[in-house]
Amino acid sequence: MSQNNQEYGADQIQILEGLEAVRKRPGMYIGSTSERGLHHLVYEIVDNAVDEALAGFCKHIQVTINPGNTITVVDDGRGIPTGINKKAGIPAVEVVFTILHAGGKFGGGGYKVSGGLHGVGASVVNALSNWLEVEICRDGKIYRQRYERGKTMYPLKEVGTCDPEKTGTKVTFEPDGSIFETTIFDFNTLKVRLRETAFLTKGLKITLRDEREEEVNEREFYYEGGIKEFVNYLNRGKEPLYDDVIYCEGEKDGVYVEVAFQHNDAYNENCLSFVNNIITPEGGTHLAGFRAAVTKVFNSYARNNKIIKEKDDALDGEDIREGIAAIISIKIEEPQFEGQTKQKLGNSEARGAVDSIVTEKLTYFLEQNPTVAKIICEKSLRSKKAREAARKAREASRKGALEVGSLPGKLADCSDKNPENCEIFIVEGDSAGGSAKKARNRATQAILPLRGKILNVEKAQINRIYDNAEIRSMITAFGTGIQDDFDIEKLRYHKIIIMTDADVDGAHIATLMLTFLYRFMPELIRQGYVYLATPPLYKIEKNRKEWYAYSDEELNNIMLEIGRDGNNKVQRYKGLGEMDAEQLWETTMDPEKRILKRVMIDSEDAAEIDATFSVLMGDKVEPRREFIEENARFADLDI
Ligand code: TTJ
Repeated sequence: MSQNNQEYGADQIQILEGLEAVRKRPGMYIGSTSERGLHHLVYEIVDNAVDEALAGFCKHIQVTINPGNTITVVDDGRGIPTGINKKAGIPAVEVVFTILHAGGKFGGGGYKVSGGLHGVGASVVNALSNWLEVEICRDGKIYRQRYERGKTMYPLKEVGTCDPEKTGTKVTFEPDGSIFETTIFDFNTLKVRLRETAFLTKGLKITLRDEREEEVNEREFYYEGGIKEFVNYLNRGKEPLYDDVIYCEGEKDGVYVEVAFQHNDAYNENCLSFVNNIITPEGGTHLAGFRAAVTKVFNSYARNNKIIKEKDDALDGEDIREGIAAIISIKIEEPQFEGQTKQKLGNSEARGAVDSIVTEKLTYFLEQNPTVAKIICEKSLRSKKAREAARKAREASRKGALEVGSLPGKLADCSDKNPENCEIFIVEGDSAGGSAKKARNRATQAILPLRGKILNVEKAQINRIYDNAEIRSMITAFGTGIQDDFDIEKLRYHKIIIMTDADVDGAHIATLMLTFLYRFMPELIRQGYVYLATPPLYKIEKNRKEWYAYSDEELNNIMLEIGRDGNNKVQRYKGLGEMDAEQLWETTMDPEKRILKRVMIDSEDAAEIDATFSVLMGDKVEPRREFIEENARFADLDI
């Protein structure tokens, strides 16, 4: 990353186009006008302050959600320049907020490195806000300006004095409700992202305050160890295999590289890569460089130290990365994003830079830490053996149970063969499976009953997974195969519906199934084929009429409507088995009436999703309790 040796002056900012375009096509600039787009506004403003931290001038950023869902971001940086920008003839700060694409990064030679999907500039936030106010402390003075829907309300004015030692920028804005689908901020969403930003910027303190309720909610994020602490955080529900977090840092060809990793006792790979603090869910050249270096360095170490013999095959990258948690973070002047969703880094110099820095630092680390080196090599060898056993098992069963054509005996398949019309209910327990079979529409609805709890894949090595009957029957019924063999074209049902009891056990079983799907067929979830059925919690009867309630709130509403008196009878459904076939159809299976919840993975939540499963499914009680307390969206799982 190049820091500014040059004077960063007011005229270094180039002027491109007007803000009307942003209001006309907001999606082009912030991705969408959904809840996600709304939150991007905050990230955009915060990222400007983070740039000031990266330049070495800002230590603390405060984000406040104010009553009325306005946002205030305050930093203790140098303050946005207030001098007149020569080209524009207006103060630099006004350029920042009113001219599209203004910001050092387009001028070249500036300090700014942020970029990517939403490195679009503060002017976009301004354009999409009812109003925005900026206040700057510089040279002992306080300056202020206000904009409404992007338009300047008055020339930048001095509004007071401040301690000349004190500098900083404060921005407050109110998103435009005529543009966004919602203007209500979610504390948890901001918390996750700001924690991530703090991990990626060591030594920067970020506080998030929610002042919307009487009782103020505040969280502070500060990580002296930066991405090393991020790796500890990723491994929080697991047992690390050694104490050190391995860390490599360096700069090459204009690419600043930071990598940290540690292995844990689980079996999946969890590598998160970032470019200029923005997550790259599909990886790219930086991730490829990391993987190449790790494979190469461990193989040379293992050979040089006779851990693998001359005649033995090399270790596969996959085996070395079994159970790894890694953060790859690079900073680069002009990131190029590729792929359909622009979530993959394309810069070829990043591959070489990460490869050479990791190769050099990791080689040195392994030489200095033979005990750790040995633990990792031995873990890789075990993984290699398990993988070979699994491959054999898979090949043996290719012609057998894992093949479509020999569908599982318990599956009651549907008659329609067009996957687009078909759905499969994965049902907990044989008795509920029986009712579901009676209730279903035979043409389009297939039923697969599963007995009891399925294997927790989070704690099982791959070859055991192939031995599990419940898992095998799901794999064959879906038709897609798993992992390397996975082929979405072979999917036999376009809706996979998990139907479990509406109680603690049911939630646990649903989570086990989702864990399996996420680890072995993540594309099914990513492409939106996986759903949760929602059976009712209550049945209410009065004067021979019936109502079903799917939540306590709904129960209350129904009771208010029909009146609380001795004539109504409320039944709490404990399980699917308590409903007869007709009721099950009416409440949970009939496409006309049922409620299905689609299971989704937000690609920006990548840092959380792995932990979600490992924390929920792992052995450690404390992280699980914390997780459930913190995450309202999973609170109803009540595990
Ligand atoms: C630019 O170079 C001279 C000194 O100030 C640099 C600068 O612009 N710093 C800066 C910008 N600090 N903080 C910001 C900033 C903070 C917020 C909250 C919002 C925006 C758009 C910028």
